[in-house]
Amino acid sequence: SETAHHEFERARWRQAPRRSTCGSPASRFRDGNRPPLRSRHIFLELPTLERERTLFLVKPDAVQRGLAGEIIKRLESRGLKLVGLKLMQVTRPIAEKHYAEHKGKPFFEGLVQFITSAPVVAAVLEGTNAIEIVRATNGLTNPLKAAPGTIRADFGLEMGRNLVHASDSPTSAAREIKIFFKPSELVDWTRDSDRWIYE
Ligand code: IDP
Ligand code: MG
Repeated sequence: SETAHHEFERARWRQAPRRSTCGSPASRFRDGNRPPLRSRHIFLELPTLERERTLFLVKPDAVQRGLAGEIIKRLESRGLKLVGLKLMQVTRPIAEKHYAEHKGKPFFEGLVQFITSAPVVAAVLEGTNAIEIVRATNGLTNPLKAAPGTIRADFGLEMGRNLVHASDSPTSAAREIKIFFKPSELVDWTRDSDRWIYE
């Protein structure tokens, strides 16, 4: 039944080990040891990958250029699930908190001016290795160095107008999601296409 299926999916999520545990040598830890046995998935040598949430921003340049839909579409098409989404004006306190790690750098003031200059579209995306996947989809910080096919290469030219933001680690993701979304703004929902995206 539908409920049983949801229960199964939830249990699967809870059981998922904390890191990728494919049977291939590449998935072993750097010291060559196998990851500790943490679930029956490892025993069966099936790949079980980590599902994560990440904060994503369509920055003011992309919103002004009418690219928000196109950009969100790329992430949705990739298989990432939206669990939070809104258009918002970033205030200076939010900007300074979000970019706290860059305080004192020469580009900090320009960055805060830029991110508060027009609305952003903020999203929380969920999926297998979402943090790395979204960073890879964005491309390198400097559009000049970003690989063709990435958002920053396909739509941008300069570092200070690089269209998108994404969390760079699980710690950043947890911190940044809290800055942009109240818990009540995040939606837990079951997506019927999941079984065609996750193995
Ligand atoms: P990221 O967005 O790829 O994580 P970060 O190093 O965290 O890159 O920098 C945050 C943002 O600050 C960048 O996306 C970019 O818009 C801006 N930025 C970073 N370095 C420079 C710079 O040297 N000049 C101008 N803007 C910069
Ligand atoms: Mg960053």
